[in-house]
Amino acid sequence: MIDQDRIAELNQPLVSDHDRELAELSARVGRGGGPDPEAVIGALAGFSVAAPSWALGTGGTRFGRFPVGGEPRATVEKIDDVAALRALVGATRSISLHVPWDDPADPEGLREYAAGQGIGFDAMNSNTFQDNPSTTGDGKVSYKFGSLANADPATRQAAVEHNLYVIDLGVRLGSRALTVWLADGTNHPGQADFRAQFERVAEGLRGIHDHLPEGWRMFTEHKPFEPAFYSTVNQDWGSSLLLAQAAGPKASCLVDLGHHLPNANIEQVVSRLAMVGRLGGFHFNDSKYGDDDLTTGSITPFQLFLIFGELVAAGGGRVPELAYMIDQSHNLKDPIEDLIQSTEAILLAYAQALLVDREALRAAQDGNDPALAQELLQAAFRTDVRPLAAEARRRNGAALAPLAAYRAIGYRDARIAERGRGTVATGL
Ligand SMILES: [Mn+2]
Repeated sequence: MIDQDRIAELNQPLVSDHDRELAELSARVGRGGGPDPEAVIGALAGFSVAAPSWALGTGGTRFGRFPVGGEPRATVEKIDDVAALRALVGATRSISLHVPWDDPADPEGLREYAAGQGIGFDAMNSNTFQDNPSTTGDGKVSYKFGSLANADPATRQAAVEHNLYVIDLGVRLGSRALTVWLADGTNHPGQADFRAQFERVAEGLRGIHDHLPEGWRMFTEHKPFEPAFYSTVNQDWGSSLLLAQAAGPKASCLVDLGHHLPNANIEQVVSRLAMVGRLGGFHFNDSKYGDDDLTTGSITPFQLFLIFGELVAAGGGRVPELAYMIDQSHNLKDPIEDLIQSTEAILLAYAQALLVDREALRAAQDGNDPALAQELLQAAFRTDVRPLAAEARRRNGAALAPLAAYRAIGYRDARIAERGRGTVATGL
């Protein structure tokens, strides 16, 4: 555990510079009818993004994996890491489990343990992209040729049952949502019938939807390729919307920023889904080529800013209550350092989106004035809003400079000493 006294001690030498920078920025932001800086700080301080349980360990590629050392050996240790992350950044107040990588024997005990650390359970993720002992252990069914889209009814049934199991587990943990990302698709033209696959998935999702308790939501997550390399059943936002509509009223679409073909206009996708009331959640990451799962905001920060602009517009001045999660693979960086940087990038994009003068932007749009529209966006995007994010962290009892604090505390070395150098967390 990282205690708040230690954080305060590390903040102390930074406070006077921070206060000065914040005062300067606040004066500039609030000038000429700009947003109330206090409201921006309040919005940032209230924002929470979930950390995924599988991203507390080092990610691998099919060419290899290089563990960072001290990786969590069990779900409780993943919760410890998210609690440490929360202590540093303030904004990661929940964890998102991926079953069966996480399949706690005592869900109530785990829930209590997490609550004691200030961590709740975000959306549950049902894994049917690998064979796993809980559903396919008898060897009679396999997800090799798909799960919900499989031509074999017994395999489809096993996949539905796994999702029901994950919902029931989520209920015991206090989660309120299920995310369904399917690897279903084909690698070879002619391998399967597009329409038959889609209809089977729609039917399976309906069955899963019918099992959702009151107050629960379900998310369909699209992705154009990988591991299926010719076609995927839920390949884009249009298919995702059709599947959510087919599943039922509790279903909506989850947008993973890496799950688009290059140059896709993701902010427009966000606008469309919000418009029809079927925008459910986000998986944050960044990419250069495909589903690279790189640090959020590290490659295309302007796109992230524009996406947050659409969210703020959809939420009427604040981002709407969706399921926000970081979904990244940390191949080179210490996973916690990568999550610190991603959380920071998310807060910065949110702050910049709140700085946009939306009324003036609307007027520029209605007046066919693209140059002025650009000026308004750039005025917000070019503003260094880091003091606002830092202040939001401080008000949550977190660190003004979280990466430096993490290193000063020596968290990784302590985990290596405790857990061992060669531990490998469950995940891909
Ligand atoms: Mn994802």
